[in-house]
Amino acid sequence: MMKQGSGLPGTPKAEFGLTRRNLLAGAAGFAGVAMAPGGIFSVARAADGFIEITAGPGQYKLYKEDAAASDLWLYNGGLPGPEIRVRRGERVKVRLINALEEGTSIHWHGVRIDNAMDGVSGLTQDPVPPGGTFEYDFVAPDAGTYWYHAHNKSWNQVGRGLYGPLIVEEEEPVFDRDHDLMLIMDDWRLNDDGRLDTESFGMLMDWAHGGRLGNWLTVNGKSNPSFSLKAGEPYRIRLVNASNARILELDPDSIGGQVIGYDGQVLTAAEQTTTEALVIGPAQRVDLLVVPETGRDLALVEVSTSQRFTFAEFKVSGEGKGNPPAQLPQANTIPSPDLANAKRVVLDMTGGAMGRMGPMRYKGRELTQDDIRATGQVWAFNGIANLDEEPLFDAARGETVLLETVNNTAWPHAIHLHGHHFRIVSADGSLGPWRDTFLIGREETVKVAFQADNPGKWLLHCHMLEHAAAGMTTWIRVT
Ligand SMILES: [Cu+2]
Repeated sequence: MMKQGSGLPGTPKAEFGLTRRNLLAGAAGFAGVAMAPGGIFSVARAADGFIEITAGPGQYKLYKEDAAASDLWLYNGGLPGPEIRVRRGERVKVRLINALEEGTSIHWHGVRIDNAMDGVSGLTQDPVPPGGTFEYDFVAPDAGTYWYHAHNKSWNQVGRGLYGPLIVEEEEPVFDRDHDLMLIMDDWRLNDDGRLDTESFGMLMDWAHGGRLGNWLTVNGKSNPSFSLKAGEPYRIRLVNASNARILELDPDSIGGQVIGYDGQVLTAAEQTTTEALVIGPAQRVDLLVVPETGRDLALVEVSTSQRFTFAEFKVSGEGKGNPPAQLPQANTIPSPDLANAKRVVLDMTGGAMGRMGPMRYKGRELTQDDIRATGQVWAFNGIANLDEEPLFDAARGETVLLETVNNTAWPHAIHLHGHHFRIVSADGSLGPWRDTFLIGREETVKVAFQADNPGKWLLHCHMLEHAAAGMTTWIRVT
């Protein structure tokens, strides 16, 4: 596969740890809650079969137990929101109830979904107003690791906690619930008292640089949780990066195992993880097959900064020899791109701090330098900041699109296409694994190909949520 971003040039190196607590952060750790794998969240259904998810404000402790609680926005009062788990081909029915003081909607990240259910405020639906409800009802066509999150002012709403896990199981799951762990990782900017720094949301400085980077990582909303694993038994560990902007680089030796899937799509053969970091950009997922060894505890360790930062532990108990499953989960069937007959589209990314900023159009007019501070628009796709009346391109249903993204900025980005999965096209023309979000380093060009087989209006944007808000958002139309 393409080296998706290991040591991406331009990756910011914001350190972890609260300023006065750096010494406590790594070594001492926090007791955390010992969690049984799987089944830690339960979700109730209403009489009509809908799962009810209320988005609303809540108090939540992100840091150690005796630290102050943060003002977050949560789904059903939890972090993450309730786990939704269905089988491939089943319907997902969710009633969103908006108890926030601003409009919201839910996007089902990575699901090749009916366009009307994609949940993008301002493109596929109006935001659900405060006090309002919206019913999502769609088929989950592919098994895999997905997540859902707010898609209105995402930089603020996701950044305050509005996200949750969505797991679509195979018809015959290879791993039972005790051996199937969903770990949603998130990067938070905390104040010295351990509370979320809410005052810095929307800072133009973040929007024009690497996005909102934090100083603390949680897993499933917990600081340094500890999981219990049994030696010799195979586990599927589903890793999701819910960070606003942080590209996570995990030490592969500390977690062990092999990659068996990216962005929800399982591979046909497990990939041995190399000594390079396991790089997971914002919104990306990696599924691992881990078979713990006797006497060797495992951990999630972030290595992109100058200090190794351990943020989850796996206590391995019992005796057992490696016993991998006889087979991997059955892969999904996604229509392959036809490169010989592809429509080629170039996406030129410009703007941001230390970058070239040519003329930029926003809402149909040319932006002046003075406008930039007023609108917060500092990035552009092909010279246009944010959603325009017209799509980036039209594709006929079934047509293959070869999207060539040229990063003429000084920053890395994580580009997400809605409604489709694509494959990265290497220089030699070979195709990488299926993905729905790709990383691109500064001055880098990445080509992806997909068959535009899902009709509708689909967002194409940077999943560094500040970048998306600051201009790195466009849309495509499949007719
Ligand atoms: Cu970006």
